[in-house]
Amino acid sequence: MGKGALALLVHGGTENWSPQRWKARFGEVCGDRPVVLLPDPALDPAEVHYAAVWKPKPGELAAFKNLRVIFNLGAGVDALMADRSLPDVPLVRVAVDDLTDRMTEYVVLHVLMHHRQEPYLRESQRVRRWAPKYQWAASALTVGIMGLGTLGAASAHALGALGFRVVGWSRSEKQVVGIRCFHGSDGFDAFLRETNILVCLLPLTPETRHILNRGVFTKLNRTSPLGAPVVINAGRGGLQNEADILRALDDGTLGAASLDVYETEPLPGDSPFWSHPKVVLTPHNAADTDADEISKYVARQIARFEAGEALENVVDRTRGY
Ligand code: NDP
Ligand code: OXD
Repeated sequence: MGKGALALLVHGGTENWSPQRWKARFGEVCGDRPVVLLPDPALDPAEVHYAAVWKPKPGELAAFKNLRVIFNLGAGVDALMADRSLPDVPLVRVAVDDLTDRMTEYVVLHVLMHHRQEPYLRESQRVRRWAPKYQWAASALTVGIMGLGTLGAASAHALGALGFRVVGWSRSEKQVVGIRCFHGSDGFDAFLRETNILVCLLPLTPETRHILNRGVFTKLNRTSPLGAPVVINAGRGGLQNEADILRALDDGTLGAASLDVYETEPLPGDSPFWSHPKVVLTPHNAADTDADEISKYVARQIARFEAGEALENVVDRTRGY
């Protein structure tokens, strides 16, 4: 082989993650670079310089001794961070407008759904009940965004533009126009005390695992017209303590939850979330990864790398995101 190969390793299980589809897209943007779908018994691992992966199993990349860069085909790298044998080369995550816009759509949709009392209205329609409830202004509610990175910051801006009061929480100190920013464990309680609708867009790391728990829910602000606060999680399932969410919904600590991610995916058929009247459930597709956009993004990054320029969106392995 001339140019080092790009190896594709995709375990998605859904139509969007069809390995053949990704191979075709990468084939279109990689020029004369060979694109190989793994596993491929005929492949000499030494020929692979780049790996583009989604949910590889621990150890699956260890054999590629000449690897130069690993590209994660999504924004969240928690599955890769769990692999102790991951080759020690730069790990690049996805940060592209296409994915960011999709997540912003999800967050705006679900914040508005709760703000505009859609579950109540849909139930009213179902039982033919004409019983309007007052629709208050967006400015009556504070949305608190956990994670002010690529996705959180974009959602915060979109919600601010709709008139919501927006507060944000991150690990390091931030200044974002129009958003009251809190950071670190010292700023967490003050952030929660302001928040009526909590949106979680954190990465899953040892520090953030089960951060959505009962202790946090009890600190949320209950003084808005919404009454009981709402939680929206589109980060990762491991961020939420699912038993705590169910208990908080049942005893009124939380008024509702929108969940896109779960500790076990696909969500088991016997999960109480499926039929819970206060849960709005989606199957981890808040922001789908688009094969066209992402293959072009990876090809651009390889071109930068080979031209001696810095790679973008490299994961800090010590922080875990
Ligand atoms: P970024 O890395 O850009 O941002 C992460 C944010 O979280 C940063 O603001 C960071 O703080 C903050 N953060 C991390 N750890 C902590 C902590 N311990 N305490 C407080 N704040 C913390 O990630 P993205 O915005 O691109 O993506 C976020 C997550 O969204 C992904 O990791 C993934 O899990 C999830 N995701 C879900 C999708 C879906 O379809 N459901 C699709 C795409 C992504 P700081 O700025 O100080 O570093
Ligand atoms: C991602 C995801 O991290 O799809 O991109 O969850």
